Amino acid sequence: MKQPAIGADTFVLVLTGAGVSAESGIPTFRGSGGLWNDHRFEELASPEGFARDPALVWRFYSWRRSVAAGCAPNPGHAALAALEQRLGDHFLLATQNVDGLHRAAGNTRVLELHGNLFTSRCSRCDRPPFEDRALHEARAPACDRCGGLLRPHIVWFGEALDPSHFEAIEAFLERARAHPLVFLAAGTSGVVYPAAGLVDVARRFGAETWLVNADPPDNAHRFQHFVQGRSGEVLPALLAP
Ligand code: BJW
Ligand code: ZN
Repeated sequence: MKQPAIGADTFVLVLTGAGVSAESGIPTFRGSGGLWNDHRFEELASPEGFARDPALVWRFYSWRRSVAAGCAPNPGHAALAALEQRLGDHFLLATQNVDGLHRAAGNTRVLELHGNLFTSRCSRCDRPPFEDRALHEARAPACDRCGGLLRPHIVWFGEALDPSHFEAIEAFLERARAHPLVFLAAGTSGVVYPAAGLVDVARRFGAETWLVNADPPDNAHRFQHFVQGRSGEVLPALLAP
């Protein structure tokens, strides 16, 4: 298999999406078996949906918590953890996944762009987000500091991503100047912004761009190299030293 040239001097920025966790048993959002085929994302993953029916949103995220709690990283996650081991601070992983499987596999330089499934925060007060693995299936839980409704620490449609994540990506790309740079996206349909725009940012910084996906997504033409296949099979071969 053709591989990106990754030497000790190379910087690698990785973007992952739901496809990378599919082989671990976590449903994707779009495509066959995707969550948004049977669930209306306007009701479940938007601030308006939460305001309308917080208990319904919590039932959905409680189910997602129970699924993810029973899942383990797959060889695709392991290949990315091994790459970080090799590259150290020349490696950065931006993930759209909220399942925590990259950290479970051993990655530490991880930006969870869309939040974390096992973290909650108050929708009213400024209590910091906290770990919460509980299932809230009957009703939406209340904050024990202010009595407001707790919500999943997830970035819903129409909500801003944490600006510090983009600052960290920019700083990484700045450090990569005058070094070989590879941008690798895996398991993402490339339709949700701003994550889908990262390939263009990386190209502006001179990155060689690679995409690994089970199906050719609409934005495949924005990458210089496309490898079609399951990330649990392709990533170990693509990233083998
Ligand atoms: C495999 C595989 C295997 C399968 N191996 N591959 C027009 C209208 C309305 C809104 C917008 C608009 N244009 C832009 C917007 C903004 C919107 C957006 O992008 N919408 C588009 C849908 C059009 N974006 C936002 O709202 C974002 N916020 C924002 O822009 O803020 C602006 C702002 C600034 C200042 C103030 C206020 C606001 C936020 C986006 C948040 C996304 N959230 C979600 C749900 C919550 C997370 C959760 O509950 O888990 O995040 S949506 C959902 O999509 C989830 C994912 O992270 C995200 C991306 O999906 P992903 O990862 O690509 O998965 P899939 O399922 O789409 O694709 C999987 C792929 O894998 C497929 O291609 C398969 O083939 C493949 N695959 N198995 C390899 N084994
Ligand atoms: Zn509170």
